[in-house]
Amino acid sequence: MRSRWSYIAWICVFSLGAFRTFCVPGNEVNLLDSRSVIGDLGWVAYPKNGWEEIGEVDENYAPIHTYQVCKVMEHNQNNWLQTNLILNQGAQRVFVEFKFTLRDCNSLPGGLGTCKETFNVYYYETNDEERRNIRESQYTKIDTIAADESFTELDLGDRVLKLNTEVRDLGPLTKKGFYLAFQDLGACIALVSVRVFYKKCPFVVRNLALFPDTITGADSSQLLEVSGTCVNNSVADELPRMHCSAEGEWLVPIGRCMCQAGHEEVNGSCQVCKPGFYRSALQTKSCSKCPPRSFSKVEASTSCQCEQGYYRTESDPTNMACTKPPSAPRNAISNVNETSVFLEWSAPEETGGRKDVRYNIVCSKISTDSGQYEPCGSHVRYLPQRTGLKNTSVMVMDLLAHTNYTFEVEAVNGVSERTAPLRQYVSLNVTTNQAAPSPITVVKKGKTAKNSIAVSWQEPDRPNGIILEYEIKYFEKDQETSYTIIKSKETDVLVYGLKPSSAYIFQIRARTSAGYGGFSRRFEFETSPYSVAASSDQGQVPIIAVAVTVAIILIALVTGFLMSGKLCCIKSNTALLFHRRCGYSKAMQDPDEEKMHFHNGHIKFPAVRTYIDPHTYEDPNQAIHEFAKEIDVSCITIERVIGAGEFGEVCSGLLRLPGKREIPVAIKTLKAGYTEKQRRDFLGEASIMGQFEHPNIIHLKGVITKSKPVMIITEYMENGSLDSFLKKNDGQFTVIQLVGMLRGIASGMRYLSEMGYVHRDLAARNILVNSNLVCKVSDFGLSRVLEDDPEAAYTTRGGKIPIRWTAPEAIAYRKFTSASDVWSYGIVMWEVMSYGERPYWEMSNQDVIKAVEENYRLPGPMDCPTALYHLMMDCWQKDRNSRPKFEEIVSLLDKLIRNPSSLKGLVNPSNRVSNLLVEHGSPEGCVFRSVEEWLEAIKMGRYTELFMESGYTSLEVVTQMTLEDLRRVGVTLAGHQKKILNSIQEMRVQMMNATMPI
Ligand code: ACK
Repeated sequence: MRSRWSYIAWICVFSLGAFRTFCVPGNEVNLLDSRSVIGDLGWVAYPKNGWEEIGEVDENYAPIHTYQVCKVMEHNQNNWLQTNLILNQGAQRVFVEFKFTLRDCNSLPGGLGTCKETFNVYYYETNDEERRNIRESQYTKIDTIAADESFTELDLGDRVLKLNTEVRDLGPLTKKGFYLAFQDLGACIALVSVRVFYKKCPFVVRNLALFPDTITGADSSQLLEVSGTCVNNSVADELPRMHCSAEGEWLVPIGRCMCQAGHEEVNGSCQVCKPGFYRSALQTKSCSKCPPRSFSKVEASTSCQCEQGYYRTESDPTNMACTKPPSAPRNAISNVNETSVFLEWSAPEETGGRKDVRYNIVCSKISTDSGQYEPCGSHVRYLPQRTGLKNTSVMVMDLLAHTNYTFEVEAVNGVSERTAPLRQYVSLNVTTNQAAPSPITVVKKGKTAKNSIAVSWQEPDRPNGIILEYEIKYFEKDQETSYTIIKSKETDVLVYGLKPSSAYIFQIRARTSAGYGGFSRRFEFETSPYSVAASSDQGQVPIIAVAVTVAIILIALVTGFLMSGKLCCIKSNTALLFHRRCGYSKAMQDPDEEKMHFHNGHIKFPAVRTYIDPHTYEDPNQAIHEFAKEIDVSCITIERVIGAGEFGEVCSGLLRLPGKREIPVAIKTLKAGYTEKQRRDFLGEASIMGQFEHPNIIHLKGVITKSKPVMIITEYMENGSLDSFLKKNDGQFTVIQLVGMLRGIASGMRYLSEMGYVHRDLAARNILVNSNLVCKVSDFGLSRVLEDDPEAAYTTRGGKIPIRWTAPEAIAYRKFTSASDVWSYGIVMWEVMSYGERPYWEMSNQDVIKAVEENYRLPGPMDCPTALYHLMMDCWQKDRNSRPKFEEIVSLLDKLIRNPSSLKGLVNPSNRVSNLLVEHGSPEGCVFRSVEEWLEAIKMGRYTELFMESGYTSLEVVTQMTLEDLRRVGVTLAGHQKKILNSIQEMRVQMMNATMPI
């Protein structure tokens, strides 16, 4: 804190006439100073022989007005000295300072009896400036003054006079002026000077407020409250105040003024902000430089203007840089699951300098009436919501089946509306899959006989697509463990081979290409009793007899053809039925055989649409024209060559069909000079591709066979083949994006396997990627696996096979099935998760075959979620029946996408050495053969079910588990976690010992 006195400066007055300088403190104002009076003081003494003025001069010959009196030897002294009238000048309280010397009475030998050592000081107030005659009794006494120091003759001899200074105050004064009077009663005094002054609090600027010169109050303890005025360009809510003390000091400041916006405080004044600077709020002290992307051109700016194309919201602070709308979201992908679509995208490259980027979804669909795009309507649900999304994904539900939708994912921030209607969005075209049909609600019993019941039903309320067939499940009441299934394309069926007088339970469900709907509720119907020869049945007998005969012959044929006896699941004496034990293992059935069974075993009930091998056509041209549209060459514009295929160049170009808009396409050409076989093989791919219609299968637009060169036109995939796309974008995608791609491939493969088509060359190089990161399976050559693929190598049996991608049974004895495609899919997963790494690196094909044969498998790629690696390992089960089906792969991947935290656990890097293969299945030397056995052995059998439910079904998978995984499975007790982890660690060591360096 500053000293109170710091407010009191000293003011020096230079007296011109006398060449003397008198300094007084800055808070004192002299009303009289005898030393500074140059001429006659004009004071009056009475009696006249009392006080007398001594005409002394100082060193500059200026008079010193000293009055003295020394009548110590005489009795009854009463000598008065009266000053001139002293005007108050408004002061109510004044101070009198006098300097004097006084003779010590003891030093006067003769006058001890009458000598005094004090004198009295009086004053008299008046408004009358002329009046001088004042009676003694009219004076008011101020004080009797004694000397602190008196002097003796000795002192006089030494010429050292001891000067006393005394100050007294008087007040409150109420009149214009006053006289002072000094009364001597017989002392020896010399009055050297008299100074009369009042005190003021001097002008000061405090806290940007001006406080004027203020005369102190009348009372010695009085504090005068004084209001200040704000300096130029400053303001205050309430005027600041200070208190002026009787001593002339400013005390207790209250409040302050602040520089107005556009100004800053510099040395107690407010100065303007220069161009390029601004000051907006009173809270900030000084002018600030304009924030990025803004400017101020004039002085005293209170804010800075944004540069063109940049903006601020009303709530943005003025010190924030100006911002702009974000760029469009990137890498948008969609995952269609029946009538739901999961959309995911990456944040925009340019956030516009703001943190409030949000996303809105605009959904439109092609109207069935007008063919135009129209808003999707309010029935569509968005999770978590449609607008203002903070995260980069959304689930859109309740869409219509089989409908083309466009989703625009728009990025907005706080300033987007400034540039409206310009929008920054990425759009995705999505075709919903079918929703499975709704359950059948109406089932009726028709004619009944002792061994048969006719059952009919109505189409489900919501078929959600074309119904391919119905599945009729029935069993004898209370015998549910043994049931029979019939497939029918019609909405009625005659079920026979039943027991008389028995109740049967029927449940029916419909299937579309989206899969099965739910079963209807149970309907109970009874057969007729033995005794009753149901006349109504008789008309059926010949038909049934014929059907039974045909069926028996077929069964015999099929059974003989397969020689495997796998159709032993066909129960009873009717070939129209097949039978499954409840809880049957799908893995026990070969998918091919199941399909054959459907295709060939049921003439009366033909099954699902299947892929037809173009080879089965005698005339290959017939196949091509059945499955591929002929396009007129004038509709095609070739733009550039994008690659080389086996039969000729691959180009990009444009297709404009009459009445349709132009679309980009890929064009495969057949080079000149081809043989007839080459032409057949080339067009064979189109005959196959033309049979498929699925969002994850490359779509055939048509063929040009009537002119040369012969061409195959397909949809254009902007990002080319998946392997090179991943290599180019190493590490650029989120795990969810990668899983989204894998999900798409699995969905395409599920479709192919349902169609009965085995791809044989599934690899990342044969997957194409479009601009929305949608992956589509391509490359459907007939002899392609043998000829086209540069990865294909001759096997000992003479076939040409892409060894690294192919299942061991397909390499060994050409057993190509959907299960071998699943193996290849596992390799594709590995390629995707390692961003296009070459499977088995530079190992030779022979070493790969040997290693796989010896049960070694690829290790988990870097940063690969454990759940995905488990799935890869499952795809690489030696026993092809133990591999998951594409259907199961799709639903597992959907689950992972819906629950992204399940992808958090990564393949343990400490267990992972990138160029070491890992032994599959039970680790070598491990005494346990199953998870159950192992858990039992370590007395943790209670967790078996939890392990199974969570997908930890093999020891191989268990050895990858972390503490986090254990918690997720449901092992919460710390002791149990420790026990299980210790045992896992032991197994890992055994496994590591069994790993094989390449
Ligand atoms: O990796 P890429 O760029 O993608 O190089 C090959 C090349 O042609 C030879 O096959 C590209 N390609 C093939 N089909 C298509 C298509 N439908 N859209 C875009 N590129 C394609 C492939």
